[in-house]
Amino acid sequence: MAVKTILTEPNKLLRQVSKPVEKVTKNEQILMDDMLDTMYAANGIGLAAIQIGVPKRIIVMDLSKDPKKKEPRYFVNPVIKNKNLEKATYEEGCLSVPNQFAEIDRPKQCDVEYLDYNGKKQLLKADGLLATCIQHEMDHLEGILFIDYLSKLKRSMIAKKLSKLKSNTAIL
Ligand code: GNR
Ligand code: NI
Repeated sequence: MAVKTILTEPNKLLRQVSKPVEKVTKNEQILMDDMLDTMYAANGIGLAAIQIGVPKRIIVMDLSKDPKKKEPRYFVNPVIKNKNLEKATYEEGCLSVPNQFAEIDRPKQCDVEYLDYNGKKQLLKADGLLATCIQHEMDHLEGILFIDYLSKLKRSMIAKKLSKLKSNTAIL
């Protein structure tokens, strides 16, 4: 059980491409436990390992609406198999881009192949928020943030706000 610090933009680590996990061992399970603790503490619905500074292809997620009913999901080395051509729009936020939100279009449905908490191969058919969230998280594994899909103008406005936010916290 450990809540870690979530990295925020601008930070070079967030732009790194994460490395595949060779084998799901106790180490990876401890990392997944810490990621989940960190995600719950920040009231997020998903978290990629790189957001706490670990460049491994690991994602945790919990889309349960009831905070008392935990439904943790773990994805190691996820690969998207089938992307729907149809798009869905969601207002996205990111724990690494604090207090900024924007509508993003992504494939409405996708199939994801991955290893679970025990290293067992799984296939998931995702749609709705699950599909959006898994694609948002898998972008983190490639060093991509949702703000990268916005126009240059919107992105620079957000970048400005974020650096202001950072300089303010530095004073506190
Ligand atoms: O907590 C989160 N909410 C969210 C809302 C819409 C689309 C994606 C997300 S993921 C985000 C947590 C996060 O930053 N994960 O990387
Ligand atoms: Ni994010």
